[in-house]
Amino acid sequence: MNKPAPRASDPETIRAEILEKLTYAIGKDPAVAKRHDWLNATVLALRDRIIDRWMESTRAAYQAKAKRVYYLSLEFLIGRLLRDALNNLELNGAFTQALQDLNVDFDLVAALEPDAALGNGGLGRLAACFMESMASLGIPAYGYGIRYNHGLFRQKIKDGWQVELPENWLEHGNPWEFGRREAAYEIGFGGQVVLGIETGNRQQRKWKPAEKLVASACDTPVVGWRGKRVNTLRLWTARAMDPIRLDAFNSGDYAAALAESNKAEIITRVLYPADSTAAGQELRLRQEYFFTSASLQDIIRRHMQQYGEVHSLAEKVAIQLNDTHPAIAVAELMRILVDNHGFDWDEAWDITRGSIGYTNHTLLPEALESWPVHLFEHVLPRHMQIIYQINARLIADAQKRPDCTAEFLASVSLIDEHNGRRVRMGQLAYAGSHSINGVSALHTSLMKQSVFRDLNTLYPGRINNKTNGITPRRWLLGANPQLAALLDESIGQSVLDDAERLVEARRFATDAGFRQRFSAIKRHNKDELANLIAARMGIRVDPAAMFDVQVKRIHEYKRQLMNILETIALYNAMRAHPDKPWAPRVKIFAGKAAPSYAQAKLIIKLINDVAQVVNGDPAIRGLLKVVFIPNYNVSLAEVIVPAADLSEQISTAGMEASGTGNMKFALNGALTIGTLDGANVEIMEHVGRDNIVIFGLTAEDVERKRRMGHDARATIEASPHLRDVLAQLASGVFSPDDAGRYRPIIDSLYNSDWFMVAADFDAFATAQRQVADIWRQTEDWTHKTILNTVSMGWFSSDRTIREYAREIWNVPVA
Ligand code: NBG
Repeated sequence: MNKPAPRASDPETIRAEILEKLTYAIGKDPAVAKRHDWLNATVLALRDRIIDRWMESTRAAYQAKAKRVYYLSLEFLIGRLLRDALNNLELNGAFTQALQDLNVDFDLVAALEPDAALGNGGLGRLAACFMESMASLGIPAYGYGIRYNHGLFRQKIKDGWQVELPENWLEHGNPWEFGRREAAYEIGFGGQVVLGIETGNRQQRKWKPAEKLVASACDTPVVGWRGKRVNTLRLWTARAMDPIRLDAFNSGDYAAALAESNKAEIITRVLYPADSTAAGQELRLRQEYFFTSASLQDIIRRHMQQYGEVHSLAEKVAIQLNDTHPAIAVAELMRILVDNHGFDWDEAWDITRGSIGYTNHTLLPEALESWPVHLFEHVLPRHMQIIYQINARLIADAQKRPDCTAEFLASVSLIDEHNGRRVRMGQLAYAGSHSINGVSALHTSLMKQSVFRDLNTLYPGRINNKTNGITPRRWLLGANPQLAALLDESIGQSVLDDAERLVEARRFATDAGFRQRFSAIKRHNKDELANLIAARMGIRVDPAAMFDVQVKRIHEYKRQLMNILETIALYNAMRAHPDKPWAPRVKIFAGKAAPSYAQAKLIIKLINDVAQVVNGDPAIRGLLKVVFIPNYNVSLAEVIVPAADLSEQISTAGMEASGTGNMKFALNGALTIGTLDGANVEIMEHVGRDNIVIFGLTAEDVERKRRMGHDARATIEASPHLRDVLAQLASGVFSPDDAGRYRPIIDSLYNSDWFMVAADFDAFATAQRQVADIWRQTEDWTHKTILNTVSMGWFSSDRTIREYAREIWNVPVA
């Protein structure tokens, strides 16, 4: 087949292409085109260039009979794509120039692109970084997920409280995607299982669903670095088999006419806004099955088309389950192989286990998904039978062990018998996978000691670690182009080709010229963030002050509460001793709380109440400012991360599986203050103990304290600063309009302190004073932050993906 001739990449050619799209694809005269029209025309012009490579990539994988990787994820937090794709094709300059020649400001146009928030937080963002790295490493890969009409809610802050508004990323259409109405599959729900023909000693079973709907595909290209490869993100949309019931319509019952359509479409309408908690709704289970089934049908269709049989599936296909949301894949693949393709159980099981790998992203008990058996039976009756059959074999294996006890059986079983009968998705994913991985060294070892301890005894050797990473294209080149350029210059090649070569810039940490430029870049980024804060919130912050940042989902285990309580203590100290040499600070917070998570929402209100008091107090002469920036998302992170001086990674040890924000900040030259949790431990190993501020209880300490009973009240009484702060909260110093507002927070600290906020408070405060001491030694601070940046190459998601490729998927990387 002929390759298309490479297109010229000069601004004139590009300008003509954009104009052509504006005229013939958008149908607008340049004289009257609006900014949105320019955005869509620009994306379409760029997309054509991407398509050339996309087709080449797909063809090459087909011809090479390459193994394909399928990444199944309920969430992809991709953010904006335009700048990222331009950077990866090295066309940023040419496009900017082309638009400028058309009198169009690229920045204004790029800012109109919606921030695709098809995810809640780290898990979804990781999936997006992985997609980019797979393309950059030349791995033929597909991401599979859901095309939600409405992504994560928009957050407004009203009188200090979080208000959730619907997000509408598709409002102006989506020029990136290709609807593939032809790639459509039937998805069933409910109904019953009937017995079919008997062959030999086997009786075939067939699922007769009560309801059926259609999953149809929407494809978005994912461009790798230097356009090496373009992969596909395939997101599914649900629709009814029949768009309308004409009989009902004609008899005037319009609601009934559309009822089926509505019921189908609701499945892909909204992203569940719960982070790290199992949403117990039936709709969520339907979403999970819907996208998993569509994806598996698609995988098998593609494999059949190329190889004409399914026996070789595990050789040619690696399916990675991003957390347990797609864990039903284990039963669905068994069903397809046994019921539809007539495989015997054992071969089907080998193929299933040979293809599937499972990544665990959390140990929080409330987030370990399980479904009531009766619900499962109702929605997926055939899958329930298959799960029982898998379980029967698993239990038989367990009973063969001489040391098998009732507790052991209860712990490995796919059915939880403790809280009503429930299907445990983590256990199912474990049983059906050849590889189970955690996302940081600590998390993986805790996984072995907790949820999967007994399964690891029963089926050893499957658990492995793959510490998370971040793509340096988005989080260095995209977010901090000046720093990327400085680093490239220092190591004499692009950091983005091989981030691990960043260490070569280490010798510049003591170079006066380099330091000066490094600091100037940080200052520039801080100016930009200060401008954003002024424009959005009307608050002036001093870019010379330390930008002390905690941005992430609002969750008690992440301990934004500890941070804001310590901020109050600092405020008290500044008022009491105005003449001390205080390091001026801007405390920056951002993040969304799950709409039903009352305590997290109260913490947001507290941060805003504290901001009111502190920012309005002339006695502290602007030495301290507190800001809560609304509507945290990927685009906002791209501005905040490069501007941070201090990165708050202060979770209760043992509870943050990895964290990836921690990596983004350190790479961009922030110092970390953190606990020995998640990937903080490995960040410490890479940047050096002297270049990170570690404090507080370890995971082991936390576990022991919880087991022995932690006397929170005594701890608070023994900490005068904390006690005073809580007394202020209780007396309404920060909530004069409602003195009792913070009762739930105070009570939870005194009565249980599950998240060890009181237990770690003094250690945190001491660590913060240490941070201030380093800050005052400007040269020392700069030195440490440079050492952070140059030591973070290992945390590139290219490294993570290489490890998945080698140790889980068995696919070559370029
Ligand atoms: C999150 C963890 C983070 C981790 C990301 C990506 C879930 C269920 N887990 O610590 O809380 O960095 O996954 O692995 O969202």
